[in-house]
Amino acid sequence: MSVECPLSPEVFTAKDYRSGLKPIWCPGCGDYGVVTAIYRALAAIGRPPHEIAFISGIGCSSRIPGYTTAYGFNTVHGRALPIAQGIKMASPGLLVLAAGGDGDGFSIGGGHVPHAIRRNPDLTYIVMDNQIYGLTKGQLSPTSPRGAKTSSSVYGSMEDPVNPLLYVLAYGASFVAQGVPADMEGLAKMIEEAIRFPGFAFVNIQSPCITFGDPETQLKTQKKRMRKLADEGHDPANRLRAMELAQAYSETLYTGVFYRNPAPPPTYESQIRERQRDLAGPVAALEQLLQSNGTENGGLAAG
Ligand SMILES: Cc1ncc(C[n+]2csc(CCOP(=O)(O)OP(=O)(O)O)c2C)c(N)n1
Ligand code: SF4
Ligand SMILES: [Mg+2]
Repeated sequence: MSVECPLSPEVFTAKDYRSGLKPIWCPGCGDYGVVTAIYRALAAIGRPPHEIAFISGIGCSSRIPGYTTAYGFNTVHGRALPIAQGIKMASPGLLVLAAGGDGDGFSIGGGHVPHAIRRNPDLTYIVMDNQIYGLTKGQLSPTSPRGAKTSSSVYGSMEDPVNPLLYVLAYGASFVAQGVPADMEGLAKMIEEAIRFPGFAFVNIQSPCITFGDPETQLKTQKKRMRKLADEGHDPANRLRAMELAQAYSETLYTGVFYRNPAPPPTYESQIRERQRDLAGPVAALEQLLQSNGTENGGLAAG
């Protein structure tokens, strides 16, 4: 349901989604580019800010809702998705965005991702994947590469990273994309497409941490390293090929849409509404029966 707001302009520009709060991210953090891409995507979609709910976990990246004019909820570490799903179920007319870091999404919150995917609520989940725990000052994250030397792995990580792209594809996500802030135009379009997709949409953004991240992953190298899936002739309807390409997560920086389900399954909230409609008849009949029972017998029989 869309609510008309007399104060809202008819056409929104990117600045209508920017709040007065000044980001406290380190100068050069990739998350500045992410929030700018989100402003642009939201302006292209044109929903008034009061119809948008932006939910995050905890981390540098999870500060992002506060920098927008949408309703925001900076929740608990790893819990953006359960709360975003609850909001979408209660208010299906809202545009719901969930966002957070690689640690938030794939360590502490990792158990929520498969269940959000299989329920398929119509929301967009944006992960700012910097391969590090930024807020807590540079520990290993689930996506840190093997060998990464961090404050919690001084001799180098002995673990293989989680592959977020393959992870969500394996659980059946219907929209899976990866972008970089260095390609602002591509990133804004990708986020817009994810929001417009009818169902759970996942966007992994390689958003570098300039303070604790690997120098090789920084913004200045992204333009050189990125390879657009569209230029590789990838057909986003081909899920198996998407999974093959996703395997290159740690080596090749593919950007664009890996997978877009050509026949998206029903959303969770649409199924709830359908169930409610189906049950409306029997529930009304039951209420009527209970009422007539009450009048005929002078009240419900005890026991
Ligand atoms: C339950 C709980 N465990 C641990 C923390 C500490 N903590 C806060 S943010 C964070 C990791 C942040 O990393 P990431 O999600 O990748 O976000 P980034 O800061 O890199 O954007 C951790 C471990 C916490 N706040 N709550
Ligand atoms: S610590 Fe890293 S992720 Fe956090 S604001 Fe600074 S550059 Fe960004
Ligand atoms: Mg991180």
